[in-house]
Amino acid sequence: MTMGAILRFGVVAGGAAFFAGAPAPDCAAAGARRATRKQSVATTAPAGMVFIPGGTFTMGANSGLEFEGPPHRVTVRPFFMDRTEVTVARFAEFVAATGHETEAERRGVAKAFVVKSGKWEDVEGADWRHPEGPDAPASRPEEPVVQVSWDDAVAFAKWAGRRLPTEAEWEFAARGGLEGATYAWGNELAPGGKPMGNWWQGDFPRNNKARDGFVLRAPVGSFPPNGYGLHDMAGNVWEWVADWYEPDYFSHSPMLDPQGPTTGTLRAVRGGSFLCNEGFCRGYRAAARNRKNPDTGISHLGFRCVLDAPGQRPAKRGTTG
Ligand SMILES: [Ca+2]
Repeated sequence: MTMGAILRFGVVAGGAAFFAGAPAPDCAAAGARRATRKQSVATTAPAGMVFIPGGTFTMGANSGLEFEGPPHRVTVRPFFMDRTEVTVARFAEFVAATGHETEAERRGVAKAFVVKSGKWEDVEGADWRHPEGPDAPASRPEEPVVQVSWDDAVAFAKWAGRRLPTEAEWEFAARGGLEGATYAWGNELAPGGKPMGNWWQGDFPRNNKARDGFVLRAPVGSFPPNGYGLHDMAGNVWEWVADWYEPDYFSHSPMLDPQGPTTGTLRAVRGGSFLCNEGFCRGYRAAARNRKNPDTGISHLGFRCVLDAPGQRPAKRGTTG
């Protein structure tokens, strides 16, 4: 059934947001009730999260890679989102509480970008504690955790009582309320010459000028937040989202709260990383997307979690683990 619907979101005095929706004509024809629903939504975010108001926006773009389009209208419900990427310190709490062993630890080898060689290498012993391998510096507690597979991320989210964002939720949140802007902060990559996130200034993979101050991962929150108060939605590390990846999904996805393809072999990732530069993937654009094998960790891919806002009718989440 088509999930299209007309939704209106707004904020009323006192800070409570409301949501009003009416069934789309096809649903009405099928006998769905045409009653307007209003639900009050709590907007006080749990610690470490921010309230994302939900609404309708243009997802995707025609200006980047082919699979980042076509631009299409999408509506997402209000939700809460982690202000930052999940840190090494927080992931360590999860491991201490559950004894979880990551995919990379079980395999004993993981992919890492090695600065010295300027190459991606299969590094024995690379894991979330030592993303570039046991001979390289350990990950710092305040940096985003990496070398986590999609399943590792989902396991963390379940433990935390949260879930991964859908790709649509992620992009809505990344745009920070700026409709149609190239970046989370506007249309200029480095306003006044100042990088607004952790990416690669210079020619990849040999010349990293690091004008942003970081060659590898930056402590979360090192750069200004976007309009919703979210840090590092552009650069630092790519982030797993819940959806399977399908290159032409945007050409036929539902308008209301899309949940991604029902099956696939790769998972979508969003946001770009410290390895993205202007001549390469430019993954720090709000519309940029990429995909990864869900079974593997890698040294520039982490995640953050979301939580349904109380009062929201949960969508059917067949692919969110
Ligand atoms: Ca950098």
